[in-house]
Amino acid sequence: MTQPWWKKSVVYQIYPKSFKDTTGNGVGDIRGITEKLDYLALLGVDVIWLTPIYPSPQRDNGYDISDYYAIDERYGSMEDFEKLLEEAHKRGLKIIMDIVVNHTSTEHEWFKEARSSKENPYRNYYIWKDGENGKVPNNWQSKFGGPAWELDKVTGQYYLHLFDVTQADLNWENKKVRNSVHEMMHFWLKKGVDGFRLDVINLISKDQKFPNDPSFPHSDGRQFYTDGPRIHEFLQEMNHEVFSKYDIMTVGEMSSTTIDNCINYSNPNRHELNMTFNFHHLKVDYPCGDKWTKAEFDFLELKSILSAWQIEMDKGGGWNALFWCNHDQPRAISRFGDDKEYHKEAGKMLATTLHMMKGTPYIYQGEEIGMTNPYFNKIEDYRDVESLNMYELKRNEGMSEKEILEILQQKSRDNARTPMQWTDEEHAGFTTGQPWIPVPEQFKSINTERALEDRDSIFYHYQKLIQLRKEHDIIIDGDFQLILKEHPRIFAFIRQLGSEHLLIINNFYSSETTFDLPSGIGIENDDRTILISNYQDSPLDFKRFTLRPYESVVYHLT
Ligand code: TEU
Repeated sequence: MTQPWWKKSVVYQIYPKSFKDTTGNGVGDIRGITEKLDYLALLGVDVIWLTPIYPSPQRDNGYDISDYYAIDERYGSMEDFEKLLEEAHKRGLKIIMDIVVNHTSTEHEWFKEARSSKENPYRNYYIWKDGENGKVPNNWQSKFGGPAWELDKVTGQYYLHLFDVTQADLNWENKKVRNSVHEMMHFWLKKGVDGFRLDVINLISKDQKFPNDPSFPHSDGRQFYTDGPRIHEFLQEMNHEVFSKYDIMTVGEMSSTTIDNCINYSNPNRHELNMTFNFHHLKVDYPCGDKWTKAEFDFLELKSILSAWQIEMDKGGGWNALFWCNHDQPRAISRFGDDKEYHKEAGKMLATTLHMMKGTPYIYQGEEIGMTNPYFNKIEDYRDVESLNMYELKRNEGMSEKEILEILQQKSRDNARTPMQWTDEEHAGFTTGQPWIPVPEQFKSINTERALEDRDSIFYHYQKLIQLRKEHDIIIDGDFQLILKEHPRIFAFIRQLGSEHLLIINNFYSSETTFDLPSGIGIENDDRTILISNYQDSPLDFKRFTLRPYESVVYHLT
């Protein structure tokens, strides 16, 4: 079966602000990325996803775009970007851009025009409503806290912002908005970029009645714009007008979505997107749906969600983007593994689990060396708008400083945003200046220099996983079957392609546990080899054996 290139690829996500600074201003830049392309080529990834590098007031680190056609000066120039593209392509690496079109910054020219008067031609680019009896138009809430509406004094109307007050939602009902977005996408594709990651793309179609959420305060209005009424139509139009004209990849970031919708977004027959990110498996440490609590993760829930998405998406002809982490999530090793005693074992185990599932795997910068949460212990170290808003809100609700800081140590988006740890020199070799966010102490032992010197490092484990994907079609095409569903420590599954099988066994805990192969699978007597593992001497006989802390083994059966 010949599969499109993006099914065989591994994507590496770069958060440019924290990747590599070449100017000494403490902020990563495009030249820094170009400098590190050989490192990425050595790792073996195929595609680089850059989070937004467009001009932006940086209230939300670039997800508040003020110009879709340029590069933020902090990151460099358009020439720097073109050079990066050229150098990446020379090495066989593709680059995808982040497209943020649910909203723009309120500093965008469109918004400045729109806000100037009700008659302005750009007024209808955004969503404006009169207040209800002197109050907000409805009870929808911003994802960063507080109401989703802001009163604009100039015209006396409210505008919608599902995120920060400086991120105004675009009005996708307006054909001119859609045309403007398509035009902008052509601009980047003509430059040679290889595709897009589309930010919160399933939120662009709002219920035009803008009803109050009857479940408020338990719900925030999301049912009226998540996978909204015209979303599939808008994506089909975008595909027809833009994507279908190029050989590119597209991945949609889907907030609070459903499997059925993601099948429709990513089934090739529907001509929408290539694949989707969903976040259900990353809410297993949100008790009762509340992110802002300190909690252990629910392992059985994690397995159940991941396997449901594996099986159902496949049945419906959809395709998953696989990931443990991104710039909005805590570090996976700190969250689902062990960032101290079994650092290496846990980092490798998590990598194997993810890369052996069906879909396109994403590696978030630093994950390949097992970067951990920084455990900041004062609010001054945090930069993220969501974390700072939550701090204010929780303080006002009377929560103690200590408790909030503990929650942030576990949940803040800044956990993944600290600078890339390159060396054990000052500021981890990220900058010669003052980094925009503190570098955690862990850089002394966890850095790329050390990882590259150690043949047994997490880095080389990732390299091998990427290589295996190139050599074994079963990793791409094989069916997925969960086994030992109720086992409280082991995440085990089988991939099958014809008469070939992979048996993947992972211990998610620091204590030993026994693996017992369920009967009736019919692989007991097959010829076997170990494809990859994180201990030197895992047994070849897998019928019953003791797994050591975070032990992870993949058997290839023929
Ligand atoms: O994130 C969308 C999103 O829903 C999140 O994962 C968000 O971080 C979470 O709801 C907060 O609890 C995307 C971007 O990845 C994120 O960085 C942006 O802040 C956001 O969209 C707005 O553009």
